[in-house]
Amino acid sequence: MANVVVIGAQWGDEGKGKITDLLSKSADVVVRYQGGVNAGHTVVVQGQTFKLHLIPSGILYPTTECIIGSGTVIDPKVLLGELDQLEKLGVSSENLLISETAHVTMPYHLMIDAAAEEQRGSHKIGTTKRGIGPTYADKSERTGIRVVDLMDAEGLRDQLTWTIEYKNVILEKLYNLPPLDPNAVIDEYLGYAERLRPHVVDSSLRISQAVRQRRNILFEGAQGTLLDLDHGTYPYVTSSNPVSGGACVGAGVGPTIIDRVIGVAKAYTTRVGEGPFPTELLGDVGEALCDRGAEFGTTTGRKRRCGWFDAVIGRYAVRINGLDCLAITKLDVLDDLDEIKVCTAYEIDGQQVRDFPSNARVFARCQPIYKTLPGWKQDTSHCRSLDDLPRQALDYLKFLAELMEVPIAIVSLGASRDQTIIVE
Ligand code: 2SA
Ligand code: MG
Repeated sequence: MANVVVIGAQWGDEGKGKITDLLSKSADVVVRYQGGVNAGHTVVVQGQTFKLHLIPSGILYPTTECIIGSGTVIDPKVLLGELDQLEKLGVSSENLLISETAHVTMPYHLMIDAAAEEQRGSHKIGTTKRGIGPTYADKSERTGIRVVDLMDAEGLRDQLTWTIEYKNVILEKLYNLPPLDPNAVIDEYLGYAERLRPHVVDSSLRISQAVRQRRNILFEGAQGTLLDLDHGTYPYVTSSNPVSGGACVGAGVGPTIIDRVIGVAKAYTTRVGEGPFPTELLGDVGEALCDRGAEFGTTTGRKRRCGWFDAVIGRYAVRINGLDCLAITKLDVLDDLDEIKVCTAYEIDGQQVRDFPSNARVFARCQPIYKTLPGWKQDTSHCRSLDDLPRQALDYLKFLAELMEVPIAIVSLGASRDQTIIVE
């Protein structure tokens, strides 16, 4: 197992939750390194469904240490709700550790996220309205509140009184919203702080100790490559770095300790939120994928846009993340289709392009060039080895691996842990 980074190779919701859950079995430590409660991981274990936003799914294994790293942003209210959910289902959260240097989402972040989206009108990003962008903006602007700040009542009172005065000007003058009462916010957050305190640690130190002890570490990315702030389809991106490089910054480790990078991709493509999506299917086939794949956001319940597999994006994800291999998920969702298309390249202004264009305006004009493959028209959800798969399904997977020039190591055919093929 060694030290592995798992990332989303598309626009998020690739099924990373299930893959990290599988890999967590051999991990001693699982680290979330970016994002916040915009993420949604659904894990099904023995018929019980867990919906997690911030807590790594590794928490479902009794001895796995789970760390919410420095590069994340934490909404304490939502986090405590997750802890309550776990407790109710009989899962201990004793092994959950929270970084002192992670940033905290405050009520004004939620208000500004929603108001800014409204203000943008037809230029909206389609955010989850969980305050993610404004929390990271404050981090960059150096007005953020960190977990460690919550732990010091005196300091927090001083810092938040000033910050809320400043934010109130923005809320009132810019967005015509009612001002916040600093004391009410401070008291609310000090209450959260008490419940979080036993979990708060110097996370990069803990991780470095695990490295020294040669414990297996799994770095779990949230969202996906095309939502990366630097390398995604800007401005239709999230405000953090879901790519594998983000693991080093967000966890506080050097790149030399990473042994392997696994990319997770759906056997088709989905996107939630605004922004260009060349292989999007607006008709019946898109609807069928959405239905069969239950493509609704785990966090917001929004319907996800669906389309064919895009190998240009896949190759881009291989490059940006330095992928060693791929996990292909939800292959079974394609079971009923007569034929399946794969985008192998784009056409732009009469030219054929194989590489993802970094210019967003160019990307928005790309037309997919498809190769059509025959469907298999059989139920694959029970398959447990490559030999069990219909020939057409195997050909489909081979074609994807050829296009992306990396091997497929895992195939997933359903939400349960056992609906998985591990390629030897
Ligand atoms: P934000 O809220 O600032 O991060 O939104 C910016 C863009 O990032 C997209 N985004 C996501 N895309 C897919 N899945 C995400 N997680 C949830 C899920 C989303 C949901 O598991 O389905 O429930 O709606 C996620 N989080 C952020 C977002 O759609 C914007 O395009
Ligand atoms: Mg998700």
